[in-house]
Amino acid sequence: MAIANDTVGNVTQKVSDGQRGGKLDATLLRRLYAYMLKCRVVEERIRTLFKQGRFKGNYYAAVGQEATEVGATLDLLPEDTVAPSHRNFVSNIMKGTPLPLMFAHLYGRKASPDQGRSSPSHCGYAPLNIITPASTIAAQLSIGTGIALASKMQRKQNVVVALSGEGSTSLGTWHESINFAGVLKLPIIFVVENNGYAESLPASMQTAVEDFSVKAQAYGVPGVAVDGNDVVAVYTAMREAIDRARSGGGATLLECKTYRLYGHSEIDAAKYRDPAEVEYWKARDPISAMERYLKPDNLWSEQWKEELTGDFNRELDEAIAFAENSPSARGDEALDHVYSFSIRERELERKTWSPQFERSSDGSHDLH
Ligand SMILES: Cc1ncc(C[n+]2csc(CCOP(=O)(O)OP(=O)(O)O)c2C)c(N)n1
Ligand SMILES: [Mg+2]
Repeated sequence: MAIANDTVGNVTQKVSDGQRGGKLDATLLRRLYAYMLKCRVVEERIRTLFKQGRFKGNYYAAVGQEATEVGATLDLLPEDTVAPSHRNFVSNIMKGTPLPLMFAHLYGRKASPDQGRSSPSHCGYAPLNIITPASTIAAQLSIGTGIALASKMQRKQNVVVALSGEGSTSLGTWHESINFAGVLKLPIIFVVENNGYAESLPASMQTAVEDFSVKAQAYGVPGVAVDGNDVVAVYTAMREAIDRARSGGGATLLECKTYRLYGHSEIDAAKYRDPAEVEYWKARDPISAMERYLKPDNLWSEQWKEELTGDFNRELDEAIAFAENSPSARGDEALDHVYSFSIRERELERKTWSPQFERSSDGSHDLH
């Protein structure tokens, strides 16, 4: 059986030793673990809420990809930008978006950061510089590149982390963004979360090369491929890339080879995958791998995990109660802050127009 993404060698059972600089500090290792667990607990709860019909739309869980989600964003400052895709709802956890606002977003409530305008997974948060994801995949990369250009022009030291899936690498915008960032040495890290599939399309049909990271060569930026289920490896590679970006050294392309444990979305049973492949990757669950790594140094215990899970669940209960008890976004306000006032008026007029009516010169409606 061909296993999607099994191209990182035999790195599976142990989280890497952070080869590029020795073992990481114990507090940092425990933070990496705790954030991964929080992302998992939050997304599993969201999946349950979806199945219960408690919010509408759809959801794209990154369950199984937590090492990449956490390792790629832990070191960001509030002023740094994250340009997320549909699968990066948990970037909000990493950046610190209040959980009640994230759930208000999920539920399409007026209290959401964009007042309920975007679909459930597409949660941005301007105060912490998280771009609201677009439905058009890879669109966030050109926006992120523009923000990196602004940062450089304003002589700021802020960086941008632009996240995308491997499927997004087939879009022109992906290449244009990296090329532009390469030419102008922009402070941006392009993280490709190679989870083996774009909806049902395997990565092998997305490209004829083994590693997406080699594409960086064409644009004159460093390209690195890491085991995306190894949070220490992702974090270590990312730290180097962030340092380079902050100190004026320009962009990096980081490919994280990982796997989504569920379907593309909550309405995809993922029957196109061999069950043995899923089992193979379940055995490489990034959270269990980190537990095995921490335990021999007494940095992890079942009890600590239970305490953390209890705390996260309490926080979740409050956030969900807030969302469920807060008013829905209003349809007639959907265009506010989207277009200029005059365009909004025109749109409303267009929507209420019907073929039986025609506006006469005095502005009144005549019936034909
Ligand atoms: C330009 C564009 N083409 C197609 C789609 C439909 N679509 C949404 S997500 C997705 C798969 C994206 O795959 P990948 O980039 O690997 O991200 P993943 O879902 O695996 O995280 C597709 C094809 C879209 N939203 N935008
Ligand atoms: Mg993918």
